[in-house]
Amino acid sequence: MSTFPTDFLWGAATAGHQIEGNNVNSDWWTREQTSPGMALSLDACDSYHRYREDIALLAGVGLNAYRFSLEWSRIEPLQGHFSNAELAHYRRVIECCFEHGVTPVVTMQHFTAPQWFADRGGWSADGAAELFAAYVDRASSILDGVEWVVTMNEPNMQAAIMTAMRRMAESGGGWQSPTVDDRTDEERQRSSREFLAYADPEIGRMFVGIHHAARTVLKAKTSAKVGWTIAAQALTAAPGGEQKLAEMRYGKEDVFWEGSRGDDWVGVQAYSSQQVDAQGLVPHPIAPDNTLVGTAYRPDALAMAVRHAHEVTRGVPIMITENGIATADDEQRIRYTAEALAGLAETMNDGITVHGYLHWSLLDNFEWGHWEPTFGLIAVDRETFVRTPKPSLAWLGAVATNQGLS
Ligand code: IFM
Repeated sequence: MSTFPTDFLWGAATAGHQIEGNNVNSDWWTREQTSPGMALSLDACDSYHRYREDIALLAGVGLNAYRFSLEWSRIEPLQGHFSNAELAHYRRVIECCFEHGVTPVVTMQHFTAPQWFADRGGWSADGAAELFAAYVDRASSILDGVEWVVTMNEPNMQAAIMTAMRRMAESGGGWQSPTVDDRTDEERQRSSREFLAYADPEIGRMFVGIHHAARTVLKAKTSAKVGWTIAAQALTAAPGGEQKLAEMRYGKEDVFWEGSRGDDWVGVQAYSSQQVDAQGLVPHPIAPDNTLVGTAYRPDALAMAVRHAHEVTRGVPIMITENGIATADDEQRIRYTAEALAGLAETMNDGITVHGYLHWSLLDNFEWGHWEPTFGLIAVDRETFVRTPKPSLAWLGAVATNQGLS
């Protein structure tokens, strides 16, 4: 039996652009229209209108936490012009959580930015940190009673995307989704050594500065515990790959874990594990239980990631803000999650502080240019928006209710 503390947060996570629909002022909306082969988010899961149903389903099985993001492009559709109506909308989402006894975990920025921000050069343009801090300042007005706030989601993936885009621009190529793309398995295997494997540490340091500026605002304006969430890759060295591993992991991860020192907490997001040899990332071996995004079935990645985060952050308290599997087989999802949680319990038994577990994702949603990878505890009919809970939702609710796994 693995048991968890009585005040442990149990829940699921989503992100605005992946579930809300019609985020027409976001840079991703534009990217979808301009990238050949990319699926469109369009209405997504229509959670912008159906968030009450989503939160009620989560609470109904005994889960007590919901992570969601605010869409900067809705709140500030034009530079310096803030929408009070959108702020009121997100306040209603927060209130809805409270009404259901659900702890909201609010992300200020999850991959998307307003198109005007992208047009002026994005994160690396002069003044980006100040503009983000101004948005965070305005949005903090709706965070009364919110205990957990994330400044940015996976800045390390955003840094890898920026690094990859720079390289592609240099070689005349175009955009590809951060998690999946239209290449064949063989093509993906061949190029996976390069694709989003690297992040320039300078870009990482830039994001650390942006995070700290946003953190300062949030600490001044709210009583929330503030952190950011990092995509952990649970990398290991193949024989001869030790030096390459250290080099790759620094730019892609460790600069961000280091940047969370001094935060109230850090979000660990882990899905799979991968080896690094002297040339770089070793492609995931092809196996029957590989996920719908081509990664290896590695529930042990979560505990590996937690231990690494604990070491590099020097003990910043952790929350699992994402963990899950892209699969059409819900029994595989339950098996994966049970194994991941058993490993997580071991890390906590070893003295690592973990405040909660938020599964990715509550809903099958828009996986950044693709709809096929289904990560959800709840299926969504994209024509009618009818929600159909999968057995894994009730299963995770029972784990929460029992505060552990047998
Ligand atoms: O869907 C994404 C999410 O937006 C960020 N973390 C990884 C998830 C699965 O790929």
